[in-house]
Amino acid sequence: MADDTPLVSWKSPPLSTSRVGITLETYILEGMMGHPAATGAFTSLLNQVGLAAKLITSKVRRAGLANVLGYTGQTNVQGEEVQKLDEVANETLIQALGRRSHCAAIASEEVDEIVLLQKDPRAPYVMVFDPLDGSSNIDVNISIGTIFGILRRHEHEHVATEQDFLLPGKDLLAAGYVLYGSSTLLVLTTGAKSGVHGFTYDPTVGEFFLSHESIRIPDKGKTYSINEGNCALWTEPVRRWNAWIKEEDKTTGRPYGQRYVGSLVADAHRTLLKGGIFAYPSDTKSPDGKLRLLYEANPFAFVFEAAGGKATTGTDRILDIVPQKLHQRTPLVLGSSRDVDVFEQFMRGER
Ligand code: AFP
Repeated sequence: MADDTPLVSWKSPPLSTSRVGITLETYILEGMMGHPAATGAFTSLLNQVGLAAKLITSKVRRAGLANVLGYTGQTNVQGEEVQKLDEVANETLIQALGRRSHCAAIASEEVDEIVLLQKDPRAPYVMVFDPLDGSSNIDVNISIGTIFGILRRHEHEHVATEQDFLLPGKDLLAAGYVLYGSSTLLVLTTGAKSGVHGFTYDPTVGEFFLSHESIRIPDKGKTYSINEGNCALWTEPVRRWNAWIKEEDKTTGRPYGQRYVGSLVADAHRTLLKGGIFAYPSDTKSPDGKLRLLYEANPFAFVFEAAGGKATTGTDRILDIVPQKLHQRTPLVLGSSRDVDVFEQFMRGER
């Protein structure tokens, strides 16, 4: 009798819903396919952000050769004035975004006024960015990053104006950052529904691949991140919170460990993945806070909320603030929801 048992038993692998390994372009394209009415403009804009990230990566990776190649803001061996790396990053983004017709204008931490990219009043989006955050860390080879956010314009009678940018962070359509660390990682979200995803750059093939799918920040962490050198400048509630987080108490996991790089992108990214809290509160030197609402606080607040975390000034939700001016500063506290809740309790005098 014939034996029907196959020589090699083969079972199809379980259907995986994970998309780890797909490229950033595929991810963006799939996002567009989920919206039948999409024109492709938003997709194209996100792709240009990816392109700019690749170009900036290649420049950042050569920064160690600064004195040889000249990214120092000084004069190179040919006697030519050379650009600083943050200016290079700024221009790279402006050029990448200006090559498509969808981004009407940008506002950058590097530039006083908005930069108009399109004369056509129908251009649908504007973008905010900090082209190279943490740039004082370049010389010492510490991680730096690019932070960005995309807003939709509501008025199409005229070309873009500053007014198109003065919208609360909750109106962002997308936000994210690029961390130039031991590898380059681009973290992107279009909101809580689509989740927060990280794409690691493979320089050998020139592509970003999905490596951190659906990032969720833990409810509570074990580290706090603050420039403790400012302690004497803090308000009383911040000092009391800081003393509390360093007390010993096993039931609440204290004392927390302290971590502070001094590059927001690095400190916020670590906090997003591991949980805990990052704080740059207002103090007597910076009564309105140090960090910029449009370029730093809003994009990170959008990412943290989409990942299940919180972002506050200490008293108010960052994403609800209606900006009064482009370069407005704000106190910023980001992190695990339970850790941010405790910080706010101290600010309200409840602890
Ligand atoms: P630089 O771009 O001048 O290095 O500033 C970085 C930054 O804006 C932000 O990335 C850090 O979180 C913060 O400043 C650090 O500020 P302190 O040096 O005052 O701690």
